[in-house]
Amino acid sequence: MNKLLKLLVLMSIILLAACGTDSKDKLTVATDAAFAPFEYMDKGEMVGFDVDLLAAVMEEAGFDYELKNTGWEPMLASVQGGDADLAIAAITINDDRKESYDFSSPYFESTHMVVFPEGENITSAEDIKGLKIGVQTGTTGADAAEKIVGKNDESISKYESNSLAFMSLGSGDVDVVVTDNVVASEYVKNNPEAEVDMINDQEAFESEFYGLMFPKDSEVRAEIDAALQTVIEDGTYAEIYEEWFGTEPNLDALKS
Ligand code: LYS
Repeated sequence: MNKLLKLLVLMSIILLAACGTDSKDKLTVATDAAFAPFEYMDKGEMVGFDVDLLAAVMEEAGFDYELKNTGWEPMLASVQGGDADLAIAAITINDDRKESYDFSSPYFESTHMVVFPEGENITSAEDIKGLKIGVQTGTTGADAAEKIVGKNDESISKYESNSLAFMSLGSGDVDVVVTDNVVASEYVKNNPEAEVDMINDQEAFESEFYGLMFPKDSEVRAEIDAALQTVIEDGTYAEIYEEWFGTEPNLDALKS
């Protein structure tokens, strides 16, 4: 009897322990890994500022996750449909998107730039009028270009990924690409053989902020957003930032 009792106690302890290990669900995170230096493929591996930031945030929040490179539009669809629990992909927080998605607080300030072949006389955003313009479809870069030349203007070619837009610049299918400033700089710097240049135009291109994107009424958003704040406040964010951008982040800009 004593033995049976001991066995029962032991079994209940094991059972309780198994149930008690507050096992959080493994989350699915979608991205569009063709946007260096935020997320891109390097020797078969997904790397970038966002990839490292996500790892830090998820560790802080205590979530296991799988990062899936779905591409841009499938990423948006999978978040909206709830197939992905969240997305990270240099995604700009704006009012349009807030109607269909929830966001974390901002984690990066961005604006747009025009990238064009060296030697072209492009000095302001207005100069893209009359040129063939490449953008990634469904992005704020596309919106920025349309603000200058008109919505769905035939001079705009929309590409599934930003890399395809850059390729079309290389092949001469488009004259300019409008994209996020840090991605533009990275491309110009890393592809000297492409012989491209870029300009920014503070009057034409507004400042915007990236955030993690969640389905509406996400159950994990608050927890992950709190983890993001911790990572920003405890210096982890600055460490990752310096690793990728070589400078210190302006944390005040994120608070405004
Ligand atoms: N930040 C821009 C946007 O949210 C571009 C993101 C593109 C990511 N591949 O529209």
